[in-house]
Amino acid sequence: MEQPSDFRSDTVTKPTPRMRQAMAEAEVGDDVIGFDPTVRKLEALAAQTMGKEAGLFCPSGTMANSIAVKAWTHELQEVIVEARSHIYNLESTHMTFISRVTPRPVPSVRGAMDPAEVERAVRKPNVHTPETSLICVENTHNNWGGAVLPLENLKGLRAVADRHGLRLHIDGARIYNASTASGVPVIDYARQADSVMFCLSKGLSAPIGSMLVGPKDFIDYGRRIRKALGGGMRQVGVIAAAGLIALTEMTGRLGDDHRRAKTLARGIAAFPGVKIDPVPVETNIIIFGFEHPKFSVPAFLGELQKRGILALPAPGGIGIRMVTHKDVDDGDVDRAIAAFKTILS
Ligand code: TLP
Repeated sequence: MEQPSDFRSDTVTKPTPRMRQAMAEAEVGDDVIGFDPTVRKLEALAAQTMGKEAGLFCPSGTMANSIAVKAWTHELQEVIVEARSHIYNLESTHMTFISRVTPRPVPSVRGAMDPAEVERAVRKPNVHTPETSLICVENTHNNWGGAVLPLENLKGLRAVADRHGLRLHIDGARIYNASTASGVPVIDYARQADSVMFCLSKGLSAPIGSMLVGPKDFIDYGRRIRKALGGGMRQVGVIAAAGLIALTEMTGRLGDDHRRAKTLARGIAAFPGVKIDPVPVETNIIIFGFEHPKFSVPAFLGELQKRGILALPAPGGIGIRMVTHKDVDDGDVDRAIAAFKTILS
């Protein structure tokens, strides 16, 4: 049977042949009781790339974000988050479960919270209220259809953080997509933040892994938290080897994914039931509303699947999400548009 065209996520990307080769040949050690040379190399490269003192290799973006929140906060504190953010909506509420802090959602325009509104949300502790200690932003913003956070917005939020002695963490799961689309080097985004998480396992196509970077003492403490969460990994250089390839060889191709997402958005925009403005599509994620007299969202996704097109409902019941990545090409995009046409017209 023909392989489906898989637009569910960029997390579905398979490791490249170069990654598999590097994994087979990786020099390894016990990364918990001693160190693993390949992991050390990856952590040092990640830190250097983002202009931070140190890096920590984590099994997932969720764990890296959890560690960041835990390390920057303590009980009776509060974290300002964007209302549609992944860290608030899609990470099984680790803020309350692990860090025992409350998230304070602030609305935004395409992921960019107004610094003045964030400033109004900052709370000083008193007998009634928690104390704000951290601001989290997401770049690119998944649930805002891969929107890029403008650098100026980030600078505004940094200024608020500085005025109130807060930390700023970037969930940069797709920060290389942001940088590719905006032309802003990742280090310039990272300069505005105390810590950055970024994923190797999404558009960069590594099989597993996310990096947390920040000051050395934060990362040292984060390493202990990672162990406490069960994230101490042994000969994990086998996986870090793929991460090194992700970081050094896979960032340059992301523009192809962005171009294809735009083509897809333009190609489906006119079909009945599809509600999308292709103009703001900047990176590799498109989210569109879907309302059709004949098909519910699940029914339509089922029709697509019958024609070899895989997509997912967008989180929060706001429609459908499709993501482009290394393992879908122009032919897959054409096939998807043709399937929409067959089903909807
Ligand atoms: N996102 C996944 C799903 O969880 C929705 C996806 O398919 O997009 N931050 C952002 C912005 C993310 O999009 C994700 C994963 C994470 C963090 C968590 O990374 P992992 O899946 O490695 O825990």
